Amino acid sequence: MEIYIDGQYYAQNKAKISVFDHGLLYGDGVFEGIRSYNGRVFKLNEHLERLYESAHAILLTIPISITEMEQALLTTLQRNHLRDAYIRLIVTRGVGDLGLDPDKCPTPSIIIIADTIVLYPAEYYEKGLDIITVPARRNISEAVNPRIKSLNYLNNILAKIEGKQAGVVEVLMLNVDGHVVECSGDNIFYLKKGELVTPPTHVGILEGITRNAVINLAEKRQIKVVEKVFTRHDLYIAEECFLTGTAAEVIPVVKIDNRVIGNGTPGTVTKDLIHDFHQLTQTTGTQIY
Ligand code: PXG
Repeated sequence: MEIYIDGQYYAQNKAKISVFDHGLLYGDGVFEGIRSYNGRVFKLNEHLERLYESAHAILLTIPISITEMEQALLTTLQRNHLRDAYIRLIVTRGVGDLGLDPDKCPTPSIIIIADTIVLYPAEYYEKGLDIITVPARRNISEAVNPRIKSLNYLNNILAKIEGKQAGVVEVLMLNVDGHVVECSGDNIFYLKKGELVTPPTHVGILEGITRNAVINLAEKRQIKVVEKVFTRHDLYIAEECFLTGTAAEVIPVVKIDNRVIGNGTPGTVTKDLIHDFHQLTQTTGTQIY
């Protein structure tokens, strides 16, 4: 595997960064998780835009242009001969001293790792997920806004640990007001009376790129999509529920906090959207070669 670090390529065992990098010391940086399918990078512009927006929000100036970043990412995929890949794009504050002050870090570091993707077991998609609500709440927007895909994922990692201890693979997170926001690494949707509902960004979510793609796919099928604030009760009485994310794609949820959703199997609208999403990933995207 060849890994891009600041304009150079390194073999995996030679790809190293400084222990004084503030990405390591403080989680000071931003990242993206991107997929390529069949030789095409899915929603590359959207991911790059979100990366630069996340960086802007934390006053981090990425030292190369968005076009140069796109080229670096495509070259990384080419050098690794990958067509179906998972790409981790990271920008750290860079090397500084042991203090918090980001002004002590003159140059942000850029890392691009292109790896193969480990897929979730097929049975999750066929049977649907069983998820629970965890006590860990999503960060409030006035702290590190969840819209920023920052390197500091401890909030979600704690939620994930709580879920794993309870024996589930994904967890539902609420904000401090008790409203449903998202899962530890996925956005959430439910279907009720023909309406597809998902939380609006202002409640404190990452505005997922898969989320936005699925909203567009649903609208193409003439399904009404509503972004509104809701509680767990709305999920308990939903007809269908699913999660969206780069890693998970579109995945059905059939049980939440032990309440069976709908008839306990993946719903028809969910299955239609999974189909449409697969088609979209196979037929669109930025060509690698
Ligand atoms: N919410 C959160 C908190 C996320 O971290 C999403 C929603 C979905 O966003 P996208 O843009 O991917 O549709 C994410 C993204 C992993 C992994 O390895 C997690 C994400 C993305 C890629 C890989 O668990 N989370």
